[in-house]
Amino acid sequence: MSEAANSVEAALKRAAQLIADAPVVALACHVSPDGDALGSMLALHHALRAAGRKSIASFPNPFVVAPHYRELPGLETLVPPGEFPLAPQVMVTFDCGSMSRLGDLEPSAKAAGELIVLDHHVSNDRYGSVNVIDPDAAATAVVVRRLMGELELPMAHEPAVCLYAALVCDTGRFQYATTTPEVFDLARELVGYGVPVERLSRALFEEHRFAYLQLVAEILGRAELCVDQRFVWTAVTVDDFDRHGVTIDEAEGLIDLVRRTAEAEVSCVIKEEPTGTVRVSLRSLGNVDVCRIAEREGGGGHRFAAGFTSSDPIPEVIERIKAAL
Ligand SMILES: [Mn+2]
Repeated sequence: MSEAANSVEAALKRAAQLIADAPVVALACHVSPDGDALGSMLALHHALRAAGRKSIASFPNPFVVAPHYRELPGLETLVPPGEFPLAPQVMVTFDCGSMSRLGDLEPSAKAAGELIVLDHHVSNDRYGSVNVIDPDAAATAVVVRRLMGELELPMAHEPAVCLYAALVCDTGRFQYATTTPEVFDLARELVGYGVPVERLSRALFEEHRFAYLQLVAEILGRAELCVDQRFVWTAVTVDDFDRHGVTIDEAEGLIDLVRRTAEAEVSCVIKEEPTGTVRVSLRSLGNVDVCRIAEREGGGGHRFAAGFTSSDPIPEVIERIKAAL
């Protein structure tokens, strides 16, 4: 076993020991949680509670789950950040690369007796007291499955559905380079617990309101392709969202449409929040490390997928990205 794998293994054991000994475990994932963040967190939440353990789970404001995650069991058991412990004895974060991505749960993380960080982002800045970060894992869900094993928490239907959703989201439905034999081994195990594969896939990836499709038509219509830089981008403003009656959370999959552009190596979608802050998503085919661009802007991610937020106007953000390319 490599030194890196050994240290992940040691951290995993330490995390399991702390969780096993804690009277209450406080779970949190990153702001605007994606499938891996929500699924990983909910899976451990279900498994702990099924074992009679006290677990409380939340994510930062805005406390809204994107509609395509509605099939994840247990969303109703999440508490708003205002009800999260201010100084948890043991706190666990999921898929969250830095303290600031915890938003208004950051003070709880800073005050936590032990802070266990479960993640697979290579850019994770190791802000925990125990950092279980495996950059070779296709999803945080993979790390959570191993932790459940270490804690001897049995697999069951609900955690299986949550972990499967996390895995299928972070591997792009088993299409990204991260889709290893181990990923299929885990998927095979999870599906054995009655994961509603078809229903989940439709909810996660296929189904959208008609209003959303019309918004997509408009913003794809004005996308810009910079041929020389092999770069494609588009943006959705608050006005676009308002005119079509679509929420920003519904638009998470936009980048997956834009990144289909054959002429582009790097793709980008910018979404404006009601506060005026913009959320920037970057994707690369691999020749450009978009994580480095995101890190320069205070964000993070992986070589192939990264993101950041900014309070600058959209044209300025785009110019900086083009310059970085
Ligand atoms: Mn992830």
